Amino acid sequence: MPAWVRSGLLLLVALPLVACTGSQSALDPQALQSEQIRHTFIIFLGVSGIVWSCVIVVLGVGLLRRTRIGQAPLELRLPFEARAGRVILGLGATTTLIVLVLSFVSYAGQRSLFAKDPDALTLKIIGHQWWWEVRYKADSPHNSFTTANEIRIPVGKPVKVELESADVIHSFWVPSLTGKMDLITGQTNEIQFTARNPGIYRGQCAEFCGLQHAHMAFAAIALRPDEFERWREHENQSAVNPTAPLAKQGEELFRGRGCALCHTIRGTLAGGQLGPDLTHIGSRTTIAAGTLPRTPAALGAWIADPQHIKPGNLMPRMPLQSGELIAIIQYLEQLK
Ligand code: HEC
Ligand SMILES: [Cu+2]
Repeated sequence: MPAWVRSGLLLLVALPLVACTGSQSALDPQALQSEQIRHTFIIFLGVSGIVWSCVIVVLGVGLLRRTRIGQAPLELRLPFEARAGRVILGLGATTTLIVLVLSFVSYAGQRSLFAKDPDALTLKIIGHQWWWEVRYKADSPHNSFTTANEIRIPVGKPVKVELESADVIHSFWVPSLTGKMDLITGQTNEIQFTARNPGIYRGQCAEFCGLQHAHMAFAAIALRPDEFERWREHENQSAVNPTAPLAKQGEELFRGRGCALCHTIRGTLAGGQLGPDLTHIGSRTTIAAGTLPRTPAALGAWIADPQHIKPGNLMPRMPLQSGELIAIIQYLEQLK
């Protein structure tokens, strides 16, 4: 392959970088913290790029001007040696300076990245294999509630997330909003961020945590403050009572078929703690930690055989007749 074809191909390979925007991109920041991270990244990239280019240019010049064969190799050229010594000393000093400046840039970036605001809205997120338990905390207990696999946050207000794990180490990462932070058993880590623009951003577990690690995602939905308050008000309420006969039957099946042993639906007898809280599952965007969209069809596929969709996950396959399955889907869908 001619060299120009090869370099053309290389350029083509780099083209997708242009598309680094979207709901999960550290290069398309939507919060003050991710903006800071990108800023630091660009400075590091720029400085390292310049240094690398200089090294390559000097290497090229050296190759072109190398000593001809035939010249005595050990012949000492004193003025040249002295000049080379000075150049090396100068480059050593420049390198030290660059490293110091970059360290300072990184330190300054971390200071604003890890700055704490005492008035932040506080969430607690507990990592489970392979889903996220989300608890909203407030001053009064009846403003605190639990949900799963989706966080909603107000735009422009600092949000503090306390991170814990119920089993192995996980890592909280919403590239559009902020950097990574580990969830560790027996220790609470904190991360804080302030979303700038409304939108739905994708979060992903960033620490290998077992078989279904790749299917451990969540949605971070940034809302206008008034919309957020309305959502919080609603989310805080218990589940609605089903009115349609099919949904009523679904509720009975949910209790009778063991679902209630693992799942909580606030305001009903279902109080299981092993799986995600389903009180308002009908108003969430995805199920099974971002694996499927929350549609009746996907809910049916999941409940009929969760082990097919996420092999190894901790929800067993339960034998259900198709009519029973439809009733349960109906019940869960109306849990808005
Ligand atoms: C042994 C405990 C257990 C039982 C019994 C169980 N589940 Fe689950 N369920 C889980 C776990 C654990 C998850 C999370 C799986 C994951 O995403 O890795 C889950 C996830 C779900 C989800 C998706 C929740 C979300 O937040 O995305 C739904 C819906 C659900 N279960 C419905 C049911 C129904 C309906 C039944 C009864 C037919 C049932 N489950 C029985 C443990 C259980
Ligand atoms: Cu993981």
